[in-house]
Amino acid sequence: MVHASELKICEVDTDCLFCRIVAGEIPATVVHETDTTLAFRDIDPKAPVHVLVIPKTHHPDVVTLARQDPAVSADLLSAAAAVAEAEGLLADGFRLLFNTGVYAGQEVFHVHGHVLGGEPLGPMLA
Ligand code: D5M
Repeated sequence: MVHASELKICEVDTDCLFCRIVAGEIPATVVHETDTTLAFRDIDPKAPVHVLVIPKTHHPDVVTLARQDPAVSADLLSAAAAVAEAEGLLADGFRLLFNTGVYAGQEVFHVHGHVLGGEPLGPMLA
């Protein structure tokens, strides 16, 4: 396992909340970790299961991540799948959501996938 400090993450964005969680400077309830990804429970859950899956390296949104690092993009999807399985979401289904940009209401500009499940979620845009 590579520690965040060894990756020298976010040297250009020390104010990034999720970089600080990766670095261990801000506490989080971590449910899954790989060399390149971290998953932790959302502080304001919108469903019985609400986990955020992030790359350890800083990319502001999923478009930037996809363009800059396809390998870590794949790692992020694998991590989301592992979280969904570990949280018991595969049988009944779940939602994987990337808010991207202002119109989507993205609040934290370190790419994160929301893994939501544990109950019927209703229509997407209700
Ligand atoms: O979602 C940003 C999400 O980040 C939102 O659901 C709250 C969550 N959040 C904010 N601060 C924390 C901490 N400290 N721990 C865990 N979760 C947090 P967005 O897609 O940007 O609107």
